[in-house]
Amino acid sequence: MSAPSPFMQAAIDLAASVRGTTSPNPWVGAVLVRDGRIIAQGATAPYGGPHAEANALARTDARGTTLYCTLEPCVPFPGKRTPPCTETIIAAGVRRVVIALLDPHVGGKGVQRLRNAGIDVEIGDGAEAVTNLLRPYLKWRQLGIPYVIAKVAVSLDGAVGAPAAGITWLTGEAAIARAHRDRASVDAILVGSGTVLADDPALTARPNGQPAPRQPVRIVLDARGRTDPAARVFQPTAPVIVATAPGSPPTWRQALLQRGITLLELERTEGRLELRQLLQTLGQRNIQSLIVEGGPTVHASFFDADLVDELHAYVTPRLLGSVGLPLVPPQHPFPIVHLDNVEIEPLPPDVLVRGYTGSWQPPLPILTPEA
Ligand code: AOF
Ligand code: ZN
Repeated sequence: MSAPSPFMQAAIDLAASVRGTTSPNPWVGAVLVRDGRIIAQGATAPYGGPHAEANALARTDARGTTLYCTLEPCVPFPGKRTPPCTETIIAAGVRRVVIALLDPHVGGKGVQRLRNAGIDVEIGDGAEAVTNLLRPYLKWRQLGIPYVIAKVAVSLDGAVGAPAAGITWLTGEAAIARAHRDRASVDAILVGSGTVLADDPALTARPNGQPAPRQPVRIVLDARGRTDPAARVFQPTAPVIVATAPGSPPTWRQALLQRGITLLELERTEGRLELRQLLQTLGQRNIQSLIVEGGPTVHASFFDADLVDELHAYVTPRLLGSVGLPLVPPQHPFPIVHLDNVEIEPLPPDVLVRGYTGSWQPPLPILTPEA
C-alpha cells in the first residue's frame, strides 16, 4: 500500500501525539486544508472531550475546505458523550473529506451521512499506517480483548538478569526513558508475583523522570498470594488489579482489598492462571492495550497461550554467562516466534527490536462502506 499524502501524514502525526491519552476512544488526528495549506488542526481529547474533527473545526471558518481525518467521523449512538462529528463537519460547510480508515464502531454510516449531505468523501489515504497506529483499538473492537505487547530486556546470550552476580537491571538510560514513554501510552502494565518479590517495582510511567498525568492500570498475577501487601506496586499512585486463584490466603486478600485494590479470581488450567479469561475481563473494563513486563514464566505463559501481539526486545551489549537467568525458562513450553514489520531503534548502548508476532491480524482496510 502507498505512503500517506503529506496532509494525511500531518493528521497521523497528530493522532500519534495523543496515543494512549484517549482510551477507550481511538486516537485520531484531523487537519483542515484550504488552497493547499493547513489552516487548522486537531487531535482527540481525553475520553469525554472533543474529537479530533471538532477540535480542528472549532478553530476557523471551514467553508469550502478539505478535511483530512485518520478515522471515519462518528455518528450518533446511544450513550455518546460528544456531538457527532458528521453533523459538525456538515454544519461547518466542509466541501471534501479524506478518511484513512473506516471506524469499525461506525461501520460506514459516517461516510454515508457525509455523502448524503453532498460532501465528496475519499477513503484509503494512509490506511495501512493508521491500521498500525490503531492496532490496540482495532483488536479490542474486534475481539473484546486487549492488544498485548511483551517487553523483555536481554543480554546477547539471551539472559534477563543474573541475580547471583547482583545484576537485576540490564539497560541504560535511553532504553529506560523509551520504556517509560511506552508505559505512558498503554492502558495497563502486567507483571508476575516473582517480579514484585525480586524487584519491588513501582510500575508507574515516568517519562522524562516525571510521573505521567495518566497512569496505566497496574496488574499483578499472583495465584498463590505470595506478594507483600506493603509492596510499592500496591501504593495508591494508580489503580491496581491483582489476579489470583481460588485458594489464595483470605488474610492476604483482605489486606489488598483494604488498600482499594481490585481482586480478580481466575480459573486455573493445569496449574496455570487462565490468561484468556483475564484478558476478557480487562477488555470489559475498557483496557485496550497491555504491556507484559515479565518475568520469564509470565512471558512464557503469554507466548504459550498465543496471546502476544507485539514484542519489544531491548538487547543489551553484554554476556551474562553461566549465571544468567534465561529469557526462555527451562521446563516451560515456549513456542517459536517470528516477527514481522520489524523496526530497530538504537538506544545506545542498547538496541530495541520491535515487531508483530502475527497472533492477531488487523482486518484489511475496508475502502468502500457497504450500501
Ligand atoms: C471521531 N473522532 O477523534 C474519535 C472518534 O462518546 P463519544 O462521543 O466520545 O464517541 C466515542 C466514539 O467515537 C468511539 O467509540 C469511536 O467510535 C469514535 N471515536 N470519532 O469522529 C475522534 N476519537
Ligand atoms: Zn467524532
